[in-house]
Amino acid sequence: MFKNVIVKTPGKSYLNGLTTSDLGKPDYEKLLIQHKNYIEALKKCGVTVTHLPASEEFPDSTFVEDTAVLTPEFAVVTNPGADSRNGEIKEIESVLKGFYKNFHYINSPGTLDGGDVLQAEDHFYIGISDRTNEEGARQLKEIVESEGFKGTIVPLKEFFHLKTGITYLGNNIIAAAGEFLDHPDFEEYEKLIVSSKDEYSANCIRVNDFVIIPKGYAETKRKMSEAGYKTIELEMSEFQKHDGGLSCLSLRF
Ligand code: CIR
Repeated sequence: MFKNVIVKTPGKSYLNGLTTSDLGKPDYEKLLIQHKNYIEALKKCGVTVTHLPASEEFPDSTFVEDTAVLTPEFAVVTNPGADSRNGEIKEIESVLKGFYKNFHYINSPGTLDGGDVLQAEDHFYIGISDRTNEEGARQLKEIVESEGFKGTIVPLKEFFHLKTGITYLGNNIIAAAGEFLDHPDFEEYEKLIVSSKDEYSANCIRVNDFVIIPKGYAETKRKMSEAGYKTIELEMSEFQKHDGGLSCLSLRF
């Protein structure tokens, strides 16, 4: 069960943030509405929302997931791999001080984005991507192992972040797309297969009794319902334009 989430309103500078997509410029008004709906959906899932105000200084800082890795017992403050995002960790660390005593840190030359970390029960999967380097992944593996968890490092082939293509749904089930469909590291899991046309919906979030999925992916929605999940669909177009998905917009713990 998650009790808490941290979210952060996107600032106007979001429009100048990082992206690799060619989906066009985000519409700021729509973005704010989508963010508000995201918060409402989380509340419906029964969590307490800590809502941080926008920072114009950090255009991508609404994607709070990248700044920390959280469990009920400890917090890891990451070292985000994009220079323009690295300073985001200061605010998040001070907010987390209100919830945690036990802190770990990813230190340079190690870099790590929280989007590259998937927790499935007591097992952390740590992607190596353009943002998370081998040293950062190695440091996180050492940290989680020191806390009694398992750690597996997964070099990525195509996805932006590890969780761009995979979600842990609980009960040994993952939603997986692309390179994770036949990946040896995830062989032990039962899979909800996300087809290539629905690939964006592989980034969804299980929050207590619900799975929040992006709107417009009928096949994924149907598969989720058939598997017995209650879903909440959210329009994510303006976040997708900047490579963001549902997991990126919150820290859940
Ligand atoms: C970035 O490039 O950092 C942002 N535009 C998107 C971050 C998405 N975060 C995530 O998948 N955890």
